Amino acid sequence: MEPRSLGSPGGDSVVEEYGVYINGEWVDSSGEELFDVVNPANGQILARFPGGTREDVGRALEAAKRMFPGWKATPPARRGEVLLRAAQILRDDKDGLGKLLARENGKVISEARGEVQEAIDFFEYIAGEGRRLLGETVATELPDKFAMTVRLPVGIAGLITPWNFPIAIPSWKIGAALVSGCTIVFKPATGTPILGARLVSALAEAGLPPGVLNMVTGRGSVVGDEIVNSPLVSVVSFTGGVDTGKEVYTCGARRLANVGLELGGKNPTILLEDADQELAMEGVLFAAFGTAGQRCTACSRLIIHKKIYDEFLEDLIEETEGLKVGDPLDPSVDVGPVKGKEQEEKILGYIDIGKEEGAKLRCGGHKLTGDGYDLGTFIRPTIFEGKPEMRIAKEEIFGPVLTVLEAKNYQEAVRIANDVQYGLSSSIYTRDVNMAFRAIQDLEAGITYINAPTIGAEVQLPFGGVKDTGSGAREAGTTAIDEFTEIKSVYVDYSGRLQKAQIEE
Ligand code: UN1
Repeated sequence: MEPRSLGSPGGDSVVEEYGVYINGEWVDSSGEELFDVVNPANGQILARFPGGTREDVGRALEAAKRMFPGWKATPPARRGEVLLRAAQILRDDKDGLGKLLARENGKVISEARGEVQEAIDFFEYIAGEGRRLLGETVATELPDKFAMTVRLPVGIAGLITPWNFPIAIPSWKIGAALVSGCTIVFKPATGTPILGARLVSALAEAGLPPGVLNMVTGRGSVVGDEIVNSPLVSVVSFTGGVDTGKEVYTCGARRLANVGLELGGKNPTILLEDADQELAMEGVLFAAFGTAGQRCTACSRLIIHKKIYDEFLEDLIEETEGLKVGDPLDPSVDVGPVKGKEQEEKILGYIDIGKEEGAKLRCGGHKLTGDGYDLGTFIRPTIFEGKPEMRIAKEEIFGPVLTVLEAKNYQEAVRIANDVQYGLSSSIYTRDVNMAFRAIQDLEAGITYINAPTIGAEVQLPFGGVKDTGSGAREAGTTAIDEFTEIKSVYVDYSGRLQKAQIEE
């Protein structure tokens, strides 16, 4: 069943109805449930996807199991070529995909195109692993013996991805798993499965054998649960919230599966007194309010040295008030909607918490209503002046809400920056090279930017964090394949006699 067109129940788009993708075909789910994918800018229904069943996951896993030996035996360079062809297919449709992404997720068109580019970049990057998959040769303690390591695919990978990066994050996981030789059951977020489906189709068109990659949409409590608990799944890679992440980890632990977790962030930007304030202004606005703050790398805490606190904050408020919020397809818009009612409620809830705990609301702090806003979920970019111990300074809000904190010196700024459960991204603006290098050592985070915003990680560097931000191997970069390959140590004894290591005779 190819995705069927259901005509247009309103607006300019055709609603497509999808099935689940198993064995290289879109087929009907065994269940009845369907859910709508809704454009957060105007409430328009874009597509319908099945709420998949345990049986659907079972069929997907059977396909992945059947295809594993053949895909494992396919030379890695050939596996990489499929990714290169898929990258080209995505590139040819970058405009269309960017627009679709902006409609599905709500991020502004420039960021949506950027995200499609990130998927292309990652496929191109990781395809090269097909010509590396490096092992080591190691010295041995005995004569006429050779020692080395080789990488082998872990097995079936269960990939669960979030709605905030509906094509880039799937591309990191799928690309790395495929080149490593794993077969896949993929569950995209229910809010944004269209781009996931397009990625799957691009790979099929690029020649990926049917059954190597299967996609089942649906509830985490059904589809996610079945993937995470299935004994057939050797590695689970999950990006999402910290609470679900802990459950995924616990389920994986029960059966000793490999689990990779990429969870939340509460990313600080520190401005020292010598910061280039103009540069920092642009960086903070982009990091705090880009993607409406819905990146796990978003800057949600701005820690300013007391000497420049007032001056920078006043300018920041003025700039923030000037940001244009609206239709993500309008290139003059800076900030799009948040992703749906649930997100909106959660973010507005945190704004109430901020007020209740005594933070000073300096701008925004409310939902936008009126023409162009009523059918969507828009929140005005919000700035609080807060204290480090407040919940809005500690918990991940995942929305356009920035908490500003004052620090008397570098030491205090770092102490505040580190005093949260998360550690994904971090940034410091200073012209003092010594302070910059000190911060690289001191900031507890998987990523530190010097004189640049907390967002915008490049695919050729490892991506991930410390503390409650995650566990397992870093995604992307040279570490991407660690999650999906097992290292085997190999000893070749060509002495023709029994040689005993570690035994003294
Ligand atoms: C995320 O928000 O989960 O560095 C990923 C960035 C993007 C990826 C963000 N390249 O902001």
